[in-house]
Amino acid sequence: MILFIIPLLRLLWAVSGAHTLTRNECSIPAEKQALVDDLQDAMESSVTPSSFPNPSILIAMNLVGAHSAEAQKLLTEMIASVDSTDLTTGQLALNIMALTSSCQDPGDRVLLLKEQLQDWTFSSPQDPYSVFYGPSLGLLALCQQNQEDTLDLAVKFSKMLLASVSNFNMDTGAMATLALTCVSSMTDTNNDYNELFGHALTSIVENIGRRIDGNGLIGGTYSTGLAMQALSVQPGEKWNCKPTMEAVLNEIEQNRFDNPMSIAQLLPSLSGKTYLDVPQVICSSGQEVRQTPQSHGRPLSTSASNTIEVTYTINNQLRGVETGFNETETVTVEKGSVLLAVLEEAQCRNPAFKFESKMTSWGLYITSINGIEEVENHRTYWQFLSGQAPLNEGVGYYKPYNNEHITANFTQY
Ligand code: B12
Repeated sequence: MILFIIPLLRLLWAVSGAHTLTRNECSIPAEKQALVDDLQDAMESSVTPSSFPNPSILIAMNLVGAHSAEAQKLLTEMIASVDSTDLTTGQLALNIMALTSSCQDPGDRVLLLKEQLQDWTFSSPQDPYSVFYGPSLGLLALCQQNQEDTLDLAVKFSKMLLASVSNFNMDTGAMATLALTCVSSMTDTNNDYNELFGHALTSIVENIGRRIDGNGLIGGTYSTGLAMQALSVQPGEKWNCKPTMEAVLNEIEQNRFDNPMSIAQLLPSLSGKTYLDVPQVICSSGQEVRQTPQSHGRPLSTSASNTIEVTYTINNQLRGVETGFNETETVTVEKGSVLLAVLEEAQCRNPAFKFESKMTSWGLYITSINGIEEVENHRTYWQFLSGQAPLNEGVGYYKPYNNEHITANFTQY
């Protein structure tokens, strides 16, 4: 009986549109609204003709209502002109959702995505849980396009997810929850499909629930936005969103959301929206334009003594990966500099510290140091740590403090 009732509740919940957080349940206190408006302005002002065409920003803007019609138009045009052929499943899915949220036809991209998902398989249950992040986005986008093969793909996806024995990854679990909630609403309640989806959902939501910290954050600062979306679409979920909202507002006040992508993943939850609302966005022309402030540039240092020292170690002890090394440099950079300045300074002083990077939706991602390059198929990458603790931001945003010891460690995920 219970196996029947849970899917029924989920279906009614999903089709009723009741998944949006109602404002009285979890609303932004009036005195904090300006904080959130400023955050949105900062995200929108990052959109320029030369910036990375970030579909997550467009989705967030459209879900909550853009402040700048100009930024919205520019980003829609930029996303529409991205060449789809080289995109990963996750990127393709985000582009489809972004165009849909701008009331644009995603065209051939949908077929391309379906083909990619049909070909997708995970090689072993030991694969990291994050391998499901992109396919979750893919499933969500296909479900929103009402593609007929979506259910078969969702069955394959759910079985693989349930077979996975890797450590749970919060962001991936949240995205998978959104995808499975969407596909659950595509079928009748009392069939084998819904039993399977319900089983997968229950296990993920339990994992998310275990990550709610005493302070209200869920899986850390940068996972909370997606986790809020996931929990808010679960009928009967006992999560109390008020402490989470307060914790997030506190993090915003501490300037933890300076990366436009981090804002894009948080903003929908702050406005009671989720990615499940993408197909329901109503596009109106002539949206109200709010005056956007100039981008918050970092203050320039005025005095030469206003500097910090950072010790930087690069370490490769991975067996089977060419030459091992462990080198350390102590460099001086301006106070308030981001970690990238440390990498650049070290590279100037010592050729062993030579590095390469690529631009992504989260900013600069380090692909190679001292000639050792990450290999996606081997699941190798350059991880950054402060002492023993992994950094929770990348080199373009993390600001080291005086005498900090940063390590770049070549490792596997
Ligand atoms: C999978 C994943 C990884 C994989 C990426 C490789 C792969 N092929 O899958 C690995 C494990 C290597 C990884 C590494 C890191 N990650 Co990571 N990662 C993710 C995750 C779970 C999904 C990303 C994804 O697939 N997106 C979907 C596709 C469609 O979007 P995409 O933009 O094309 O995705 C690419 C980029 O996101 C890039 N990427 C992944 N992580 C990071 C982190 C930074 C700072 C940058 C610039 C790029 C980047 O790799 C993706 C695949 O190519 C996100 C969660 C999230 N909420 O986004 C965290 C996330 C983006 N990662 C994060 C962090 C902090 C890191 C590290 C800095 C951790 C560390 N201490 O070293 C490193 C990057 C270091 C470097 N070399 O520059 C944070 C970023 C938070 C922030 N405010 O900056 C997130 C949000 C996790 C979290 N909730 O805290 N990550």
